[in-house]
Amino acid sequence: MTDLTTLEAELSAQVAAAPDVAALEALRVAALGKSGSISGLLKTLGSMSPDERREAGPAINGLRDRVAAALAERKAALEAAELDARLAAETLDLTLPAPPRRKGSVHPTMQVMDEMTAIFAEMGFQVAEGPDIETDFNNFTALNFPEKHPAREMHDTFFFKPGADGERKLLRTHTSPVQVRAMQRTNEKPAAPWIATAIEPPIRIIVPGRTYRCDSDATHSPMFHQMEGLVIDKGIHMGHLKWTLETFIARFFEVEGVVSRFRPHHFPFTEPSAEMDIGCDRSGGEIKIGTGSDWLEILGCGMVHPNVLRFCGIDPDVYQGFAFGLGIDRLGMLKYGMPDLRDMFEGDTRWLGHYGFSAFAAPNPATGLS
Ligand code: 2U9
Repeated sequence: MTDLTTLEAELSAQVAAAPDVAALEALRVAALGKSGSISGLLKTLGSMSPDERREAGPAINGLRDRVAAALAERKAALEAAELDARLAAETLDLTLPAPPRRKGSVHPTMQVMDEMTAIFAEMGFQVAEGPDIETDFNNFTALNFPEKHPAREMHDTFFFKPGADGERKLLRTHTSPVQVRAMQRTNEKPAAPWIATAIEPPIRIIVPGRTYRCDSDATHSPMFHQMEGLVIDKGIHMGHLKWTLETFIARFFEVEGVVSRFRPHHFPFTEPSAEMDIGCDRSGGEIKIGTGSDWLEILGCGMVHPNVLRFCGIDPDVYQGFAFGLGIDRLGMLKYGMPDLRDMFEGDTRWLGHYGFSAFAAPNPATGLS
């Protein structure tokens, strides 16, 4: 019995002195674990006579219960103390400045697309859109591309495997199929005599969107953005085309009196076709629009080819039209001084942080476009 009293006194002192939960657990294992001191005593009960067991049993069991209770009590106290210490150490300093939040920005291509759209919208153009995956007919045939035209080659255009019907779809190489679709809608039969067809000339649309070609270097990317425009009405001529494009350029670059020249060119879908150059000055190392005696090629354009009108169900003897097309990314590079087209599509947030626009302070026709 004296041994039990000594053991209890020792264990109580050790429990009271245990500095942390880990030390307390070691004490519990040493006393109550499989080979612990109290477990050892409990095992001796089996070899005792009934009289001895009657006396020693309650004493050893009592010791076990009191030690277990002391361990539990000390554990609760240590855990509470540890929590208090953590709470004291981990207090939040609400006076510290918050880490800066990274702001998103408007990609230059989208900014330029918005600027162009706003200018053409002011001139009465509507925005038309269409699918990126197109039929060979809408992308080439309706646009008067000859059967053996190089643009129809595998290495120039991304083609899909032919479908069950043998039709070979492709990623559109220009946004022109959208204009084809728009013109074809002029032939839609109204569901009832009092319902108008979806689109009727005059057609005045601009078509911004992604286009694809097998091309990749500092000035060409397999995916790039184009904006094309189409005007169809009676009596449309090159004068309308020239005024529209000069007015657009003057608004876009915010210069007065743009000098332009139209160099003869060839596109299958327009006749006559031209490339529009605008006057610029390159003497200072960078390109200045609106002054100087140099020329800068800016876009392609022309009068819609009669074959294209016919393919789209419009009578060329009644209606005429002009069309134009230009690269949005290239125009952005020119206006905002970005040297490499590939950077535009890398998704590098440092580049975007530098060249991107604040969504709340982006240039617009009301506040100025440059
Ligand atoms: C229809 C009829 C005519 C669209 C046109 C261009 C001239 C042109 C390219 C220049 C460089 C685009 O960015 S680029 O690759 N485009 O020069 N595009 S006329 O003419 C059309 C379109 C649709 C039905």
